[in-house]
Amino acid sequence: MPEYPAIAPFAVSSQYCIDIYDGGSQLISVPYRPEVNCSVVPRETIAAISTAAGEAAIALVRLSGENAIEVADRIFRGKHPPSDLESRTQHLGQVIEDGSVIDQAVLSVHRAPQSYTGEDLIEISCHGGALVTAKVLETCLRAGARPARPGEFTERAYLNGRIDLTQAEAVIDLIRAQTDLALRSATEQLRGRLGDEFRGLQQWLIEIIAHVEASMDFPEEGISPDDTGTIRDRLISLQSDIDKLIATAETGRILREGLRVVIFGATNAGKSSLLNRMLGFDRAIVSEMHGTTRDSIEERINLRGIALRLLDTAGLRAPENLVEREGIERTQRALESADLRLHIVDANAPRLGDFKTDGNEMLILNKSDLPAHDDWSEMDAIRISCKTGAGLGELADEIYRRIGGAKMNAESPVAINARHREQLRRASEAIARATRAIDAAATPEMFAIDLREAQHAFEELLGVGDEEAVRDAIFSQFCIGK
Ligand SMILES: Nc1nc2c(ncn2[C@@H]2O[C@H](COP(=O)(O)OP(=O)(O)OP(=O)(O)O)[C@@H](O)[C@H]2O)c(=O)[nH]1
Ligand SMILES: [Mg+2]
Repeated sequence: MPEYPAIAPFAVSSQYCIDIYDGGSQLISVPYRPEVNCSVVPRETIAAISTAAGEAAIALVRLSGENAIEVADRIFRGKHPPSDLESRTQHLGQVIEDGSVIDQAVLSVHRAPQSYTGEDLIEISCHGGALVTAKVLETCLRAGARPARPGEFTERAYLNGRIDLTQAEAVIDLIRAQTDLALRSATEQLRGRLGDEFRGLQQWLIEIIAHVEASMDFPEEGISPDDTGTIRDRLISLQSDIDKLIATAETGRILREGLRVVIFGATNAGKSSLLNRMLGFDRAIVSEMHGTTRDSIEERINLRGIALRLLDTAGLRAPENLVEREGIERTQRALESADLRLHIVDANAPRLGDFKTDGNEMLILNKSDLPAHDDWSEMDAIRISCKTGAGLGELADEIYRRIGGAKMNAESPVAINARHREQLRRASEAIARATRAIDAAATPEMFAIDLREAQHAFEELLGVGDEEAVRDAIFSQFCIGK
């Protein structure tokens, strides 16, 4: 077995995990990736307020880095100094600066490598006032820490080999999750499921590359026609598995961003009334005047686990002025990028001459509490009343059916994001090129180039190799203190 660097005096490495032991008992088992630097490198101490701004009962100030415990010793007075405290214990005391008490607080010590960041980590739970929290942070900074950049705590966890890039991304998804389904997906990803899938595919590719390269290093043994056939078959099934993962990108987008559902139709049809009904509160102005809504209004709702971004739009008619013209142009743009279009009409009024509908939209006849106009009697549509609430349950059922909600809820909730899709596509295309080269009787040297390109795509996907730009793009999305 190869020699792996240990991450702690009590770490034992197996091929896939590093198990950390303390006093004979196993504490944690972290996935081991030889290509990631798993030894905790001393890094400067950072500090940040990790809870949201504003008033709350408690706020959390975090310190992490090589001098985190030293900094804590300088600012905290309790029964014992933090450096004497056992890891993962909590202690009551006071945050002090120049002899004066800033706040009473609870401090916890998490020694490397068993902490969120993998390095010495101090958490100070102080009172949640904006001023007091800012003062506790300032005290930490004066005592030797520097302010953390957005996402820097999670970045340290990644740099110290605690998590891979897909898990770091899952932390953002988890914080932003708006529905149970999105949360479930982020949790699975955080547990490493997506990373494991990527690593499984990468391992498969590496084995194929090893096979091809062996034939290049020992040409006299060569790849026999039989072998070429096997390599080709394996590449095709590898590509098909990669493509299956690529197909989850759409679900991933919906989970992360929500589905764009645009309510549109002629003026006065009841679009704003429908938005308000679906939200459960009066968000948009409703009036009997035609052309009430001028600008698009977006709100989020949770439809049985699926996040919807509902958009109420300016009613469609010949614009009466510049403002209305701009509003209608916005409606058109919203319709172009919509995942689902809800075309709502006033069924009490006659059908307009320019009315048209198609299979890409849901037709909704509103005002079913009033007598329906004959023009609509034969129309295949959902009938609702925003006034009485009739038909709204059926409308929700139909939306859920159209967006494939049941399938999304039942499926494995792991779904890739746009960054993953880009790299997987790159890998898939490179593998397709290699397969075509094999078909054209190319030499192993030629298709090995494509396979290495696929391998680079996997490296970037998982965050090994020269990926500083990728890292910056990911961690800058975090809030400070995470
Ligand atoms: N009777 C009845 N009136 C409704 C119903 N839904 C909406 N209305 C009325 O229809 C009028 C127009 O409703 P809105 O929701 O403002 O219509 P809109 O489509 O947003 O109109 P614009 O913003 O002008 O394009 C208001 O007077 C509502 O009270 C309904 O189901 N039944
Ligand atoms: Mg309106």
